[in-house]
Amino acid sequence: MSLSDWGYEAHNGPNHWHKSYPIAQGNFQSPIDIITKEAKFDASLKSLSINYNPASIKSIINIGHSFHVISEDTADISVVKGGPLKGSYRLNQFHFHWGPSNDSGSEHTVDGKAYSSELHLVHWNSEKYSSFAEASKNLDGCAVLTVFLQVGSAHTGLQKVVDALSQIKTKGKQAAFTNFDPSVLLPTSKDYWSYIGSLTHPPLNECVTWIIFKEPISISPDQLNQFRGLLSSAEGEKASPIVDNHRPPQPLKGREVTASFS
Ligand code: 3UG
Ligand code: ZN
Repeated sequence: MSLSDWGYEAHNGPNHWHKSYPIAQGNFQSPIDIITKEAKFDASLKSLSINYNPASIKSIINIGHSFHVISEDTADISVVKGGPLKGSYRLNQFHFHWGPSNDSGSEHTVDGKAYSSELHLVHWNSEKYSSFAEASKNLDGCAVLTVFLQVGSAHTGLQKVVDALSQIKTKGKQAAFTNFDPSVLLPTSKDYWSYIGSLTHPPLNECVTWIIFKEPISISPDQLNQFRGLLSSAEGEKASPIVDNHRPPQPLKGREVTASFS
């Protein structure tokens, strides 16, 4: 298997990744199962400061195994700081993970329970590093704000993203996507868990401070099906839908999970 051929199918999925990316078996891999009774309340966890500007959002692109909503990251326009973070982290993109059925699809699980989908808002430490690529080589380089999506009613804020998917059906397609406030995708409660881990797919760098909101947002069965209607194939190739793009939980290996709430 070549370096670029990883995926989520039986022949190239998560159990194969270690052959090209040995860090897949490292000590700080993600996702994990969050065992709520083991999470340690940390009174020193300051409240998170999330400042997103709709003007930073520029485009949406089908990357073959998922789609990314891209944020301009050449200046501190949309940033997160506080909580477990030292310094300011700049938004690079956000994306989702999902699966073939509505009762799995999240990457992280909570006491063994999976959600239907998981949102990752991906940031990098712009106070210490000068690009996402450089930041991702360091344990304090990246911060991913994570929101679980639970199947139920349609989410109004999410629908604007879903409506754009018809323009990026096939791998490599990109479209303008502007004036969107990512904050509409955050839950009401800002209670969260945090731990140190990795990117959840290759290159699997151990660079991420994970911040995982306890409260899920909703997604309708139809909205989820529109995620699954995206194609991993390029225009003109045999259509192949992206039905699964989540990695299962990895060993905790003694790491501590903290909670912002008791
Ligand atoms: C991510 C995540 C990434 C990656 C990844 F940007 F946000 S995740 O949020 N699911 O942990 C990347 F691998 F797993 N990268 C960024 C992909 C290759 C380019 C650099
Ligand atoms: Zn992700």
